[in-house]
Amino acid sequence: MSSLFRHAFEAVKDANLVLEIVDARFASFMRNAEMEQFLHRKKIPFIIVLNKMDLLHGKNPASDEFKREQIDSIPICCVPKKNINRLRSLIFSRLEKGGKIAVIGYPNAGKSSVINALSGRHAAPTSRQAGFTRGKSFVKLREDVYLIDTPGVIPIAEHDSFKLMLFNAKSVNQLKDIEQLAMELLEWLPTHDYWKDWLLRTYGLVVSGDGDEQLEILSRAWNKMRRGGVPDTHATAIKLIQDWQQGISPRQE
Ligand SMILES: Nc1nc2c(ncn2[C@@H]2O[C@H](COP(=O)(O)OP(=O)(O)O)[C@@H](O)[C@H]2O)c(=O)[nH]1
Ligand SMILES: [Mg+2]
Repeated sequence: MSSLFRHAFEAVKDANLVLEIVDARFASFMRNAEMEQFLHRKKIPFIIVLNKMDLLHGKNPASDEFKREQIDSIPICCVPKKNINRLRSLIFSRLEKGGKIAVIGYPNAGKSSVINALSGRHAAPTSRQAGFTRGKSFVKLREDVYLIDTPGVIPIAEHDSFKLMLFNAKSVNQLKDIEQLAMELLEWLPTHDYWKDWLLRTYGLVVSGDGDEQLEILSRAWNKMRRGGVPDTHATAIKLIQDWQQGISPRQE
């Protein structure tokens, strides 16, 4: 186990059930295979919680994949609360003998919000800041069922700068190789059902080609040009990533 992950594994090792929180819009991409393998090995059951279903605008989260793998999953929304009672029932049905529940996930997936929604009080501080949670205690959900109120943050490794960018764990001025990341984003979008028309929805633009070509097309569309008619792909990449990150976190606090 890598030292980076130690904290997240620490959070689940005494649990009888784990809630893996993912953003419903990134459902399959946000799952953590290393963590799930660990849970399988330890025979700790888990439920994938597809949070922020309000942001799906009626589209279905990737539930086929979970059905195929016979993994429990449930779409929910924390604010306003939706499906929280169903999640609670699912939890109780998986913990017939009672036990402790750990909540894990990437920064900003909504771990603290899920804990608050389930416990009905502001037990865990929510924040747009990555991985900021204090204190350690349990929240009683039922006489014999407790929620560990310290979420297990699955860290995003520094080298995984694409995920850092994608999940808004780091902002543009904290990221290197902005153009590379923008090109990766442009090639990633069409491969995901929910995101494939993001450029169209956001800018009213249909853009094709590889990442490099798309970035140039956007430069021209946004009139971001250097002297001599050369596309300013750096400025274009900055705008694209800023818009992306603002777009995926629409709720202001
Ligand atoms: N739209 C929407 N935003 C949510 C939902 N749940 C959490 N958020 C927002 O997502 C951000 C991260 O939430 P937080 O619970 O602090 O995530 P954590 O880092 O995983 O603990 C905050 O801005 C929350 O308000 C939800 O169901 N819908
Ligand atoms: Mg938190």
